[in-house]
Amino acid sequence: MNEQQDKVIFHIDFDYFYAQCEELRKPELRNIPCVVCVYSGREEDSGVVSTCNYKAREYGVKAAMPIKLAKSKLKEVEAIFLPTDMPYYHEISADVMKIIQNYGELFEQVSVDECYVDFTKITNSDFDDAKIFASSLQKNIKDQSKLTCSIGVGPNKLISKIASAVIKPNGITVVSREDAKNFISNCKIEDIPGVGPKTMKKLQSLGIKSISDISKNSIFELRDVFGYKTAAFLLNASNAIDYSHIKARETSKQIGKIVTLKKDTANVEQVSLTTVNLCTSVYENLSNKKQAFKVLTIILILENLQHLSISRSLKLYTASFDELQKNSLSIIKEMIKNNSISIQNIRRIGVVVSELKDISGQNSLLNYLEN
Ligand code: TTP
Ligand code: CA
Repeated sequence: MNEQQDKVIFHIDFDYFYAQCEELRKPELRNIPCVVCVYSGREEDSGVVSTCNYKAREYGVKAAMPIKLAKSKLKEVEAIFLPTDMPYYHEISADVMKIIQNYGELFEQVSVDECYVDFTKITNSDFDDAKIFASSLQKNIKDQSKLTCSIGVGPNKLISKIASAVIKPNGITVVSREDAKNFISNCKIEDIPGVGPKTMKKLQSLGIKSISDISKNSIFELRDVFGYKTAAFLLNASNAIDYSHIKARETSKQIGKIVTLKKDTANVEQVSLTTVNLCTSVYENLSNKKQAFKVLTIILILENLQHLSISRSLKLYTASFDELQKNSLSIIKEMIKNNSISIQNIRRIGVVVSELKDISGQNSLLNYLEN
């Protein structure tokens, strides 16, 4: 099996995001249609719907619809129309993405409410484990943020992205490596991200009506119409193949490391030793970047894939190894005690520091590090 074939990629998409953010601060909106609008300001009610909750969708309201039309669809019922509040949605987005990033795996945020994560290691490259893990992840996100999301799991970004839209809201759709070809063959061509009206028109001109039809063409036939790059993309997509990588952002706002314990030797000493090693690695990274941190998160993933994480905000920024180690060990002790965890059940441990601050301008860095 090569590296590509081993992957387990998650696409996480928050449900009716802007409207769900509105419900978060006004829970009474949950029971009525709630429509978030971009008002053009030209005249009252001119503009379009940005998104709406699922109650409003029951009446046929959807994104990009004129506000006037949405109002007419909801004229018989009590409904609320709100203007967008982008700074607020971005604040919530940063918080929920941090929860996902705290798992310490390769992460790429692709929009305000969507991200990809490579969970190959945590799931051991197994799609049955991935299903269990997806439930625990979804629950953890809900517990911490009070927001629901839908998760698609697949062997690559393309399949996971399409899968996340299959069951919504609060859905989980897992498409294993073996099922991927069959899954994509049953999707519509428009479901492939990036395929718009222009591409559809060209495909129709070739007599191509389905994803299976695409896969029957040779790269040469498609290349003449689309150019090599798009032809290769379409042909690969029609065979459930996608070579695109998860692109972690350069400006990472946290430093962390997560490792798997050797199951047969899990004991208190090993857990402590692994934690100290993780702290050493995080500390090295932190001091290389000349940064201090304020928030420490410990992640424990148990044998049954249950995920536990605790974040502790320190009183002051610190770049001290002793502080990092002392706090990490005490958090782990607390987690084991509070959740009655048996040491043998711990499968992975992670140490993540965030709320980083540059200290490269400090003249006496060494002093700072030791304080
Ligand atoms: P989406 O993820 O496409 O939609 P959604 O989160 O509202 O609903 P769901 O995923 O449950 O189907 O878009 C994310 C946010 O982007 C959405 O909350 C509002 C904004 N958006 C617009 O402003 N205009 C649009 O036309 C679309 C599609 C989204
Ligand atoms: Ca969404």
